[in-house]
Formats: sequence, structure tokens, C-alpha cells
Amino acid sequence: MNPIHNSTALFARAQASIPGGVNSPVRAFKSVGGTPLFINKAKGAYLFDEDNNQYIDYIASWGPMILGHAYEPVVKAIQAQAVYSTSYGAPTLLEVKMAELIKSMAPNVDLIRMVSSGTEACMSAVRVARGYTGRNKIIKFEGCYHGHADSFLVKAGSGVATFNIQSVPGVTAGVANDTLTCAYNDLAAVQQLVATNHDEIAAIIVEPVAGNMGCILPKEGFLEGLRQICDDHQIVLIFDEVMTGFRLALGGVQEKLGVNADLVTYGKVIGAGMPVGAFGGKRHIMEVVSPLGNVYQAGTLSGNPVAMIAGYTLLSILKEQPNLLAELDAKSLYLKQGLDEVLKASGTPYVINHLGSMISIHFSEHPVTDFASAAAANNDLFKQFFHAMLKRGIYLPPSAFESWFLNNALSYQDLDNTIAAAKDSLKEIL
Ligand code: KE4
Repeated sequence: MNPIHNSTALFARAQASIPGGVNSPVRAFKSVGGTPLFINKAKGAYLFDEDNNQYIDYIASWGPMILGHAYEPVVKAIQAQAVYSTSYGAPTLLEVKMAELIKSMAPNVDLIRMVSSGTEACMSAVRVARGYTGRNKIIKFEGCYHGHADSFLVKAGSGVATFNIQSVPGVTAGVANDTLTCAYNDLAAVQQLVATNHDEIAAIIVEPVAGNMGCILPKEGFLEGLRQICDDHQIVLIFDEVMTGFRLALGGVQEKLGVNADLVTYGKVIGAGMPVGAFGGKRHIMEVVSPLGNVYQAGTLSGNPVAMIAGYTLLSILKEQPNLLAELDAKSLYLKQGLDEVLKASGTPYVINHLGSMISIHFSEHPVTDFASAAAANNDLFKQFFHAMLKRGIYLPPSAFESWFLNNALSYQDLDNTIAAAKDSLKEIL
């Protein structure tokens, strides 16, 4: 590894113009310490920083790069589209084709609206649920992250958990009071909230497989229980599949675990690295969305042609070649098994949470099934592990409260190198 002089200088320079030197807090390495790496290019499974260091990438831009960076068909499609202008602010054939493609892959999506981020998708879905039901409150789960809209910054995961921000200044009490929270996987707590706030709850929004407190799987019956509660009390069930959509299966968790949502949100993979989010669901609910209905939602760059062609190209390839997700799952299982072996041999307490191509390591003696158990893990040891892996050329998410994102450009040699680096890292830090 070369010394990171250029990243260090750039980080100092960036802080003169950008809050904290980054355009998104989780990039700042604040929870793991050290200097964030400034990346100047990426190809396949590899990132290259400004000091010519190469890394095996387990962030994949936090999910979008599911087939690897600079995936040729996507790059070519963007280049070809850009010459026809980057945005028109008018409807296009591409948006229709994108909506039809997603409807052909995802269950329960009759109508879908494009936006420019996962936050916008989740924020809009909650507004639709409130407009449809005429109710104000929502239930979200501690440690789940649905973007940075005010309603969601209550006991949120990802960067909010990473920085242990108990209440976010700027989120008014009025907004926060309409957001009820309880522990992930705690169905009894949900039933209690519903009983106490009878007829006031518009929606339950959940990451059906959580990725913002590390990877946390729904316990047997948890999602089915939420479905039943929503049916019994006419509450809109929103699956936030920004992370899981088109990654855990073509039809996301709805397909993989066989539980139906009323509304579903997407992001990340559907933009192939361009700014795209989407919310969609059952026609009788989505019909309240303007200009069909009166729930106003809009966006200058929503569905812009360059973002559409990028996402459309990637999703089309995933649909035409379902073996790609199967290959990615097999690689993820191989990595999990290899990490399991070296962690077991190290003697330190740990759990690995894993489903499909989502994985996280928690240095914990107990199962990690919710935010409290994720927070109770030895996250100082995670920090040491993170840096030990980084200096061996393995770029992990810089927080114990994030899932790793694998991409299908990873070779088995990359995976073996990662497992070997983990073995050496554990030897170094324990
Ligand atoms: P964006 O607004 O960042 O596109 O999406 C928000 C969002 C919504 N729902 C889920 C399940 C998400 O994971 C996210 C965003 N994920 C984080 C990483 N855990 C984005 C990284 C960042 O904040 O820079």
C-alpha cells in the first residue's frame, strides 16, 4: 500500500468547502477513525484511490454496482444516451419501458413512480399511505434506515446509528411524534403500538431484510405477522427494498420470502449508480398520486433519460440472465463460509448474518437480531478489523451498522484473498 498522502490532502481541502469534507456522512470514516480514501476510478470489483492503491470493494457504492463497476453495457448505454441530452423534463419512452420492466419483475407493483433517491422513494411512499388512509402516524423499526426525510430520522440506522445521534436537530417534535418505533423482529411490540394508537396508523415501513444495522434477518413469522396486522387494521405495509430489491431476488424480498407488501420502494440497483429511486404498489393505493389523485409528489429529474437507460440496461441484464444473481449468491456463500472458518479459529466471539449477497460480521457472543444486539457487539474490535483489512487492500463499509454489498465481478481469487486478509487481520488485532 502506498501512503495515502493525496487522500489526506484532499480530505483537508474538501473540509474547506463541504460539511465534514463529504457529501454523505457515512463516507467520512468518522465511526472507524482515520482518513477517508478519495477514489478516482473503479473497474469490476476494484477501487483505486488517489494514491494508486487498489482495493477489493465490498461497498459497491452501497449496493448499486451489483455486477461490478464500469459494467460495459451500462457505460455504453449512458454514453449513447447522453448525446441526445441528459434531461428533457418531459415524458419519454424510456420511462414507460422502465416502469413496465420493473412491473414484470417485482410482485404487487401495478403503478410505479420514478424519483431520484431512496429517500425520495420512501418519503413519497409514506405520504401516499397517509393520503390514502387519512391517518398520520407511521411505525418504523429501530435501526432501520429509510433515508434522511424528517419522519425517518427517529432511531434510524446507517449513519444515524453510526454517529449515535439520538435525536436529529431540525426534526420537529410534531414530525417525530408521528413516528412510532419499536425493535426489529418484535411483533408483540408492534401489536402493542397498534392497540395503543388504534386507527391512527397509516403505515408500517420496514426493511424486510435489514441492512442498516449490519445485515439483520427477519425472524420466522415476523414479516407474515406484519402483513396480518396490516390486513386486520387497514394499515399500509411498505417494504423498503432500496437495498434488497433486485439483489436478493429479481422480485426482491417479496419474491424471496413470499410476503406481499402494499407499497414497495426501490433505489440503488435500479439506477446502476445513477440517481434513481422509485415507489410503487397496488393500483387502489397508488391512484392517490398526483396528477391522478391529490397526493402531490414531483421531481425535475425524475425518470431522466440517462438514469433510466442505465437502470433499464442493468435490470434487463439481470432479468435475461438470472444465473448472475445465482452466481453472486454462490460467491457470497463461499465468502461467508471462509470467514466463518477464520473467525472460528480466531477464538473471538462473533456472528455472521447472511442472506443472498448481503452479509455482515458482528463481534458478538449473542445472535444479532435487532439494533440493541447490534449496538451491544464489540464495535471497537470492528474498527480495528476494518483498518486491518483496509491496509490489506480490502475495502469494507466503514461502520458496524452497515451490510457488506457483494458484486458479481468478484472472482473466487478475490474471495480467497479476502478470507486470507481476514485471517491475518484477526491475528494482528486479537
Ligand atoms: P438514498 O436516499 O441514500 O438513495 O437511500 C436511502 C435509503 C433508503 N432505504 C434503505 C434501506 C437504504 O439503505 C438507504 C440508503 N442506504 C445508505 C447505506 N446504508 C446510503 C449510504 C449513504 O447514506 O451515503
